[in-house]
Amino acid sequence: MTFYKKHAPKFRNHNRPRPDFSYLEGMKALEQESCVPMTEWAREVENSKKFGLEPAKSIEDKSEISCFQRGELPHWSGINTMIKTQFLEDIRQVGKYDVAFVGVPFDIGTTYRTGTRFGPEAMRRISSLHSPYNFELGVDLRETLICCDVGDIYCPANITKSHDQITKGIAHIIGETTMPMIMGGDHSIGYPCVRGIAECVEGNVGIIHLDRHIDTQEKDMDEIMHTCPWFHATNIPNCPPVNLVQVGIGGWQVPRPGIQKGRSRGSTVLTIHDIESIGIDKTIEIALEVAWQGASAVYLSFDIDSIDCGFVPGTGWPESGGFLPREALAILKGVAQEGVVAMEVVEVSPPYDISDITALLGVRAMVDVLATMVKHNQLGGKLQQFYSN
Ligand SMILES: [Mn+2]
Repeated sequence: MTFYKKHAPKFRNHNRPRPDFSYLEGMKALEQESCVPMTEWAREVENSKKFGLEPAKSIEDKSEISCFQRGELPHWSGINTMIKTQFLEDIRQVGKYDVAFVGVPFDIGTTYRTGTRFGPEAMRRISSLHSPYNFELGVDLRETLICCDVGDIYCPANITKSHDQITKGIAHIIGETTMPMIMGGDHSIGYPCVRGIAECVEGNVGIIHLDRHIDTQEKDMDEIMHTCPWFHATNIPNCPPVNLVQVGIGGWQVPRPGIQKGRSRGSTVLTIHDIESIGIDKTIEIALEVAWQGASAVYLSFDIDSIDCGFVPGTGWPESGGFLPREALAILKGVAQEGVVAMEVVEVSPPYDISDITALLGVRAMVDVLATMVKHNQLGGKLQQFYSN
């Protein structure tokens, strides 16, 4: 103790009572966990043993593991659907689920680097390191939602044909009252996704769009590329441009033809500097106000390149000066509190990624939005119905 007595700061009263830390989010989250059931976890363990056989006799503790892996654990192995949810072979059954993860491996709408056709595969792979529980939100997706991964929409090498496939696929999922969580793919898919949703929504659809790029030009090199989704989406009669709010736009990759369309059609644009000066809460308020005005559903589009390129090397059009990851996650969670009809994560390009960090952030955005919606009673309810059938 000699060393300690000589060097410890004398001004600390080591005998003072421990302060009350119960106001901290971390301490509240520790308490909150006790209210979250583990029913579905128990069911998963039971099913693992049923479908994957009891473990080998030599294993002493047989409480948790099976012989063949059939559930979440181990995180490093298994067949990776999105967050290891069940794969739905028969898409006609999708209406039984609250949420359907769906891949859109399409990247011929890119104007620079390709590779986003591998986005769904990479997000599924790295999603295996997530548990279904979020500490701060106190939500366990396994206990509250019935999710499935419906695999990928078949996208041939033709923009128009693929866009038609995407519209049909997304309209099918939403038409069966299931929320699509869409894994792109380049940003051109925003148009056919919204088109599929608009078909199924009575009333108008608003769009909240996080991006560095404005994506509102009519054509790019004479085609509907990933620079064009919102021009075409907001031509849909029940998807007016005044309900389009674009957050994080700026820099040297905002094509002037897109700006001209945005200006003439009355959509709302916020730069990163706007967000810094008005703050996250005000940004969320503006996004919700614009997107929901007279609308009956809101679509959430998250371009991974809205994040500063230092955090997301695996993208087709990297741009400096974007969001910090936690800023974007805060905005996504803020707008998800009021519910979104569907969400897309686009522009994850694994060939340029490092240690899957870009794909990981894409996964994080999706599960944060789902958990926020659960927490605010905007999603869920099919779980009991699913097991009673
Ligand atoms: Mn972009």
